[in-house]
Amino acid sequence: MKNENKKIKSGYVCIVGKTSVGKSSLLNKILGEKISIISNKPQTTRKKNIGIFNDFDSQIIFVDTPGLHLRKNKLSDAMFKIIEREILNSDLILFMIESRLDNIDFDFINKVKKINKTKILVVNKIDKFDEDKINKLIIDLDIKEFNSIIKTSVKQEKNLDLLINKIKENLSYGPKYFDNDILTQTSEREIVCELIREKVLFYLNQEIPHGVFVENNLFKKNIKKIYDLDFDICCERESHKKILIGANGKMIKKISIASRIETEKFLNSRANLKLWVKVKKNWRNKDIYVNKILK
Ligand SMILES: Nc1nc2c(ncn2[C@@H]2O[C@H](COP(=O)(O)OP(=O)(O)OP(=O)(O)O)[C@@H](O)[C@H]2O)c(=O)[nH]1
Ligand SMILES: [Mg+2]
Repeated sequence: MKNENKKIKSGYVCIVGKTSVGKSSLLNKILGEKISIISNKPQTTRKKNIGIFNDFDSQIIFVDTPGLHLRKNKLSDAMFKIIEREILNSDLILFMIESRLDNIDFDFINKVKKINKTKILVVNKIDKFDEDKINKLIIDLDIKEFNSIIKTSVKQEKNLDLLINKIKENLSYGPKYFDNDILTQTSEREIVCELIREKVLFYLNQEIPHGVFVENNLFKKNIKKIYDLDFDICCERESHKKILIGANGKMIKKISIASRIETEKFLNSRANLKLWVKVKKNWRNKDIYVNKILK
């Protein structure tokens, strides 16, 4: 029987850190579902993604944010605004790092000094680096800024329980913000757009995947209970369009097959997926596109 009166720990936990440290991987692993896309290329996540964790005595709303990076265009600026807003809206900040620290990390630590919230330092990818290197890294940091330090390997699922317990310890008793069956606020349509962009990130290199956004034209289940899906992959230049399509359409075919497989898994249903490649010149510096993508 449901016990609605049971006291639980609850709150918003913002996951922030440099690009590629493993923020989205952490969110997905904790939830056991792919809410946020992952890649080994920088600036994968562009907007916030919420993942809601429930257990017997807590509800933790994890907020995955875009990675901290050097600002280059209006898209970067808008991503930084998202990070700042989510930090302010959160009850607790998880600051994630890996083996190397640079000015981006130190600037961030300086900024959050003034914010009076619990901060937990998460040192991720311990499967990749030796203990001495990690300990030296921690010594280099201004440790007093953090309430706790947890060393994790998201890949090997190491110390994730420890992290959850530490978060719970630092959250207050509070309301249940969402019903137990709600995992995220991101719509299926948005997640499929992201899954397609993840495949573009996987198959293409250098500037091309970073200059891509995906737009949905059709998202409907037909009478045969198959999803009819139609998306535009928008890139910045004619030359990028050619590479995205590839010789005899080989590249777009690869992207399309991989996207369909992942989409069908996610939707738990068959899907007819159509992809079109379009050019939107210099869109990362145009408010109209940036606002539309990050809305
Ligand atoms: N070896 C190792 N790799 C990891 C671990 N966690 C994440 N990764 C890898 O690190 C890469 C980046 O992971 P993401 O989760 O996309 O990183 P992110 O911090 O969300 O990146 P942005 O969205 O660009 O800010 C991927 O290739 C992951 O598979 C870990 O614990 N160990
Ligand atoms: Mg990410």
